Amino acid sequence: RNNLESMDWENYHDLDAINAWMDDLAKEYPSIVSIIIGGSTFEGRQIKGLKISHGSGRRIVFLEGGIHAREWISPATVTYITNELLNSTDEETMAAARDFDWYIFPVTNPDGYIYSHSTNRMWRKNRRPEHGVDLNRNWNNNWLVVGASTDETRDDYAGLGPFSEPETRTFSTYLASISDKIDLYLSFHSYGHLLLIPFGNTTEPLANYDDAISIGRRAMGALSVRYGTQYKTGNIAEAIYLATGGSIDWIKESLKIPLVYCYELRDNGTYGFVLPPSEIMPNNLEVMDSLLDLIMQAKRF
Ligand code: ING
Ligand code: ZN
Repeated sequence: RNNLESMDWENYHDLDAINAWMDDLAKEYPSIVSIIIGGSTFEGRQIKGLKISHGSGRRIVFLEGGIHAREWISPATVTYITNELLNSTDEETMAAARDFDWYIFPVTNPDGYIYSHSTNRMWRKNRRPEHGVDLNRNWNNNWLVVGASTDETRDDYAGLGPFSEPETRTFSTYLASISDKIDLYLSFHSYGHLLLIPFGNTTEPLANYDDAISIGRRAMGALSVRYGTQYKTGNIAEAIYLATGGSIDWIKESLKIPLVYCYELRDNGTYGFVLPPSEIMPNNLEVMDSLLDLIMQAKRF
């Protein structure tokens, strides 16, 4: 069965469906799409992604989805963006697809994602026995400094050391190997209607804070046009909570990527992580609006 036809955004899909769909895209568009492997997991799976490239020498936009298992809207958003970049009839979208190389990983925590489908819908971490490690507290930036736990039963358990987990260790190595070409890095979480920038350990404005905030605010203006959804833009510590060891802080500080954001997607707490499937498409459409605005600004930045 061809998974190009079985993929949709009316429902959530499991890891096998997403991976099979990516394989089919690579077959359907052999000159543009290729499968990329960003790393491997505790249980030995590959972290599978897809590259969209219309030629050599382009700068990279990098999309990271599904680092937290239960945030199902994240892979749903990232796969939708992928589909738009390949199949949209909108000229601006296709220009965005052509102007950058797109490195896209819908599910960066595949073991956890499977477990959230099979066993525990509210699972967040990876699947290291017994309790798992929070992969967004395990990156090597201010590891365990604040907003992270040494208690392995907690959802923000940071692991035994920075990059103790195969997922973060292998994925960060992969990122470092291409980092000089990345212009824009986007991480997708839920929920809360936020656009976060580094850093999580301090509310002090750091690095290119003013530019990052103003670019983000403008993009969230674009997001709000369609349905009136209001996203707040701010650094992690000021807009959500103190938290260290997250991917975007390491990517900003160690890899020096110019523009780095984390979306906290729908909703604002009514359903939380268990966002009804009927909200997938409205979420995707408004996020796509904001992404095109971000791309336009990133090109000029
Ligand atoms: N939110 C993120 C979390 O890991 C975050 C917020 C982003 C923290 C980036 C640190 C760095 O807690 C969710 N919903 O997971
Ligand atoms: Zn998350």
